[in-house]
Amino acid sequence: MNYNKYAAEPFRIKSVEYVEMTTQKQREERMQQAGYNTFLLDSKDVYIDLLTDSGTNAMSDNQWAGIMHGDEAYAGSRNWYHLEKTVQELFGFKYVVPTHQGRGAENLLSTIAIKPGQYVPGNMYFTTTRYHQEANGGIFRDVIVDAAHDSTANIPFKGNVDLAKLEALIAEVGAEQIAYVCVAITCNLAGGQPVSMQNLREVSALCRKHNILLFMDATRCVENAYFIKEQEAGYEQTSVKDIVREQFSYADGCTMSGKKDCLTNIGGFLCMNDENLFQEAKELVVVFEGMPSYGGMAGRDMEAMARGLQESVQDEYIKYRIEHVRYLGDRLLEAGVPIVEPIGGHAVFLDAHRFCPHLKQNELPAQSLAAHLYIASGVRSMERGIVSAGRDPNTGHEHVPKLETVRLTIPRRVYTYKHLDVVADAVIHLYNNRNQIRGLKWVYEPKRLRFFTGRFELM
Ligand code: PLI
Repeated sequence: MNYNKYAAEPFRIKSVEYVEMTTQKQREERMQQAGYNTFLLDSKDVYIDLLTDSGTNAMSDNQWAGIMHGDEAYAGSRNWYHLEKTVQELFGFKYVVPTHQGRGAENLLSTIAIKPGQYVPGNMYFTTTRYHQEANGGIFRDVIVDAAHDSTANIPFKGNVDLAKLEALIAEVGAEQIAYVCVAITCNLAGGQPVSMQNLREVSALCRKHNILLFMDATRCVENAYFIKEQEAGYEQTSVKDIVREQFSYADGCTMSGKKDCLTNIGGFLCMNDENLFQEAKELVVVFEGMPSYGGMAGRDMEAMARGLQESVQDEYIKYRIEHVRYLGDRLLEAGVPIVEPIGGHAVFLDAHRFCPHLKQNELPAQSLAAHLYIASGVRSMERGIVSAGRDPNTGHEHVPKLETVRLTIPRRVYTYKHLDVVADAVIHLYNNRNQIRGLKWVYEPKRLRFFTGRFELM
C-alpha cells in the first residue's frame, strides 16, 4: 500500500483529549448493559468513536476565538448576521432560517411544504428526514439509481437521482401531488455517495418543467463538491467554493445540519428563495426553535459555524478530508474486507451481508457486527441496515433495505492516520474471526426512530 498517496493533515494539533482504554471483558459487560446498541454506550467506555461525524468535529483556533465573540442577545445577535451573510455568500440563497440542528430545519420544511397525501421523492431515505416527511402526512418515494442499493457497484456518483424513476412518479401521481423533491448531497445511507453536477442540473430542469420545488439536503455538500472536482469532467480547475455555490443554483432551497460539513458541534439552518415560504418558516421557527435570529443556537455557536463554513470550503482541507476517509477504506479493501464501493465522503461502510453470510437479515447482522467490533476493539460504529430502516407508519411492516451496513464514520480533524490503522487492524481481525459473530433479537423496540434507543440480546 502506498501511504504517500493520501494527503497529509493541513493543520497541527494544539490541544489533545485523553481517552481511556478498556479490557475486552469490561467491554463485553458494557455492551450487554447497553442492550447491544452502540448508541447506548457511554462515551467514556469508547476508545475510537466512529459512531458519527455529526457534532463530533474538532474546531480550529479561529473558531474557538469566535466563541469568545459570542453575542448572546435574545434578538438581533451580531453572530447571526455574520452567519446569515456567510450562508448567503457561499450557498447563494436569498433567505436563511437558523435551527438547533438539521432535523429542526427538516421539521420546518416538512410542516410548511407538505400537504397530507403528497409525495416527497428523494435519493434514498434518511432517518430523520423521512420521519418528518411522514409525520406531516407525506409519502416518501425512493428515486435513487439502482446501483446505490448494490454495495459492489463501483461506479462514480451513486447518489444520483434516476430521472426515469422521478418522471414515472410525476406521470403516476401528477406534479401537484409532489410536495417537493429532496436530493441529499452526498447521500448518507448509500455510503456517502455523491451526486454529479450534471444530475443536479437535470433534476432541476425536470422539476422546473413541472413546477415542482427542489430542496437539497446540504448536510455534506462540501464533500459532494470535492467529488465533483475530482471526478466530473470540466470541474478539475474549479474551486470547491465555486462548485458548492453552483450545486445550490439548481435548487429552491436546502436544509442543513450544521454538525457535519460546517465543522461545528451543533446547529443547522433552512434556506429558500421564495418569500412566502420564508415568511411561514419565520413564523414557525419561533414555535419550535427560537427567534429567527438564533433558532436554538447560542450566539457563540453561530459565530463558530460562520467561521467553520469558510474553513470547510478550503481546497486543501477538503482534499485531506476525503483522502483520510479513503485511506481507511483502502486498507480494508486490501485485506479483502467487504465494504460499500466506491468509498464515500464521510465514512466507510462495512457490508454486513457479505461480512456475516451466516446470519439472515432478521438476525440483525449489522447491529451485531457493530456490537462485536466494539467488544473486540473499543471502536464504536453504527448500524445502518434493517434496524435503522424502521417500519412503514401506515402498514406497520418493517422496511427491508438491500443495504445492511455498519458505518465507520470519521469525525473531521479528530483522528490521525494511526488511529485509522488501529481501526483497520481491528476490523480485519474481526473479519478473520467472523464466524463467531452471533445474531441478535429485539427486546425493546421504540415506536419512533427505533435505532437510537432500541435494545437487543444475543440469540
Ligand atoms: O443530526 P441533525 O439533526 O443535525 O441532522 C439530520 C440529518 C439530516 N440529513 C442527513 C443526510 C444527515 O446525515 C443527518 C444527520 N445525520 C446523522 C446524525 C448521522 O449520524 O449521520
